[in-house]
Amino acid sequence: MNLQQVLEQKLGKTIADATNEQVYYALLSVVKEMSKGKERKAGNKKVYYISAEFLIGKLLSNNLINLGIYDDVKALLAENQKDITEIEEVEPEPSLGNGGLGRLAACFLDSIATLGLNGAGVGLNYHYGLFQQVFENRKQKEVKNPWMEKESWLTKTNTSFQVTFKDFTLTSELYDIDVTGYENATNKLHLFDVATIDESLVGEGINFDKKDIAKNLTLFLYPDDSDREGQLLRIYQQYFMVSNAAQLILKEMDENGFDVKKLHEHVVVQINDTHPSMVIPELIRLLMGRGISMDEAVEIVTKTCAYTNHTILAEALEKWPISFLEEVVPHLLPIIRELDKRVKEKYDDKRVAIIDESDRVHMAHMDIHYGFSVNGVAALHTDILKESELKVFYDIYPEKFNNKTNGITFRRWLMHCNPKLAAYITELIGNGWKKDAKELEKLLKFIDDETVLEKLVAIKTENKVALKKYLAETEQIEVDENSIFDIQIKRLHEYKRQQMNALYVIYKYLEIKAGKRPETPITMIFGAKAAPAYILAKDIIHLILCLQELIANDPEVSPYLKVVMVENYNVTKASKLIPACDVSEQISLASKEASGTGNMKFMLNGAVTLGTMDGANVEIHDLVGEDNIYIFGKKSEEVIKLYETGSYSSWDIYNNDVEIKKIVDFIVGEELLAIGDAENLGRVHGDLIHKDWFMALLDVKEYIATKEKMFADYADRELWAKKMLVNTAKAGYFSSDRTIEDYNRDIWKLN
Ligand code: 26V
Repeated sequence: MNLQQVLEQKLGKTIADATNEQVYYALLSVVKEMSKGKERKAGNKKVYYISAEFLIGKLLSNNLINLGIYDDVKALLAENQKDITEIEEVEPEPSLGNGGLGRLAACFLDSIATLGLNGAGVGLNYHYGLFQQVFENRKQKEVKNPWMEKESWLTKTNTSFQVTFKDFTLTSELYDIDVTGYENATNKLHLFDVATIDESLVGEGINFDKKDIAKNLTLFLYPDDSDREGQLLRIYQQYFMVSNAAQLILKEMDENGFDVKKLHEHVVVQINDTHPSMVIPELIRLLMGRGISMDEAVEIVTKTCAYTNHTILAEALEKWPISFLEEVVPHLLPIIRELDKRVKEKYDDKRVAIIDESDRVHMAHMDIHYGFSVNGVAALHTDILKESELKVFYDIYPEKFNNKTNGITFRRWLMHCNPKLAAYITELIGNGWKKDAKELEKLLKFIDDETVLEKLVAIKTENKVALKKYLAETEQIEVDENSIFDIQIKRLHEYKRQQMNALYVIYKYLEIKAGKRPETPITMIFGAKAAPAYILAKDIIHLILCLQELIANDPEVSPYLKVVMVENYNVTKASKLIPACDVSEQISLASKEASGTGNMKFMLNGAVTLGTMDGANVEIHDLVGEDNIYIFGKKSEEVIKLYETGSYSSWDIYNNDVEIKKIVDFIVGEELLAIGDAENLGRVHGDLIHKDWFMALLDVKEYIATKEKMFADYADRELWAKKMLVNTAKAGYFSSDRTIEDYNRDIWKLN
């Protein structure tokens, strides 16, 4: 049967007669059947990538591409008056992650499968994932995001385990999602759920009874953990995830007839940040349950587990009070205490203890002592770990530390999201880049070819028109495709400094009001969710939405400057925004952004970076060279020194610079107060002048000046097109296929 016949058999009608919904569900089941036939055979060694987040995004088109049938399906649908992008709209986006860490895990699964490696993702099947963001009265409101439907990418398996907590035992259910490799075998993403989950527990917004664990454990991704109950629930989630993972690992060892004493020869566990860290004591416990001594179990597990650090922000490094662990998983504590005792016997240094003097368990410390590998996610980040954040550990275990610069899958972040550019690249340099991303460098030979440069600009403009249409339909916002599209999309956090970008907007608004109009109009696009309990982050969203309104209603300014904050920024929106971007905002305070991966996606799609020397921006800078990136701001060493000496004072900067003072005070000036809420705006203002922990005022002047230079340079379209070309050509290094090859060569050693 050909695809047409299969679809028509599933649909019970012709494709042309079916609705978009019917076609979507028919394709879903065809793809599921196809990938089922491509499962890889068990190998001798397997990586289990355990992660609390897998931000997989919509899967239909991604799977069609990887199965090699995207073009055929698209053509078949078109013959039947169906548009594949409209079919895509039917699919709900699972929101099983917060941001970069979760999206990275999804890109890694794609690359592991594409490279034909034996690996699986293990996580939780959150029914509502991360909240959906809606704007009401220029403020973020959270509502639940139901994404599981009767027919979905999830397939229920027969696998089930018992997970015992202090006072009760839960039964798990395992759902699998197929991970199709690009022209290769299919792997699995294993998502564990609780048999007794009860969706009716969810009330208004994202509120639910946090105490009823048997019914709530997998309802939401990291619900608000600003209170004790939320933190306990998070520990329940983490233990449920890793106990299931550990039981699955041992079950598969048994099924393959492997000796559990040789676990490390057959299994490598990649611990994605500290959320899965309890897998270490859990594996030790289970091995001891099989009659292996503590000493031997510790040795086996240490040779099996590897830890990835994704942040140096102190508040993000998990330290659970012993009393919380006692309440949830008392049976792990004898093991954790013993692990800590061994560390204390060996090293007389409080800084490396697992249990500190305030009786808190430092999860990262456990990972470093009882894992064989510790990696950072960009060169600078790993250097900072080695030289400052984790220096005491690096001194003990230099051989464990290694860098694995992040990457992104080019299947989703070029082939799918930017088909026009992908097709043109193929026309210029052939198909090789799809399997070997370094081949993109072949584009460099067209650097002086006017036809190519013009075509790149034309494709960018087409993508901007497509985004314009999308924003008009989904957000009822009009943008001008002839303006510069300047985009900052990422989680809202003070260290990422959306507030500094907002200060630029104010600067520009005042300039235009004073009669200084930009040569090319500017569209400033933001997209960001704030954690529900993160007050200042929500205040910054309010500020941006107020600026959006102020400018939209000012006919003197609006032809030259536009602010757009897209609602509910997610993977789907990212894939529409990134291909249309001219200026990629990567403006974190140097030393704070571990890597960033949006920066890589923008670069690949021909945007030029405006950024600090932070995270992977440093590597982008080194690859593209000075002329093809706009760098500003204090370097990480200077910033680290400022923290050490405590000598930064935003108050002094504010008082000594009339220009900065004017811009900052605009936040609480009459124009914005007429639109927004004095309490929220006042908090942003007060924080900037009295605290400014992430030093926006330190870099703001250089930021404004660099951005002005960049916008002026944009007017030379040919010169700008060269920058676009170099950025795409040099992006090959950031393919997650390269990252995964690095992990495999240095850490996993799968054969
Ligand atoms: C977690 C938390 C938790 C509570 C308080 C505030 C806070 C702030 C940041 C985080 C980050 C958790 C880890 C994370 O998502 N890291 C991101 O990982 C990406 C993939 O490696 C990387 O590109 C980003 O730079 C890094 O921020």
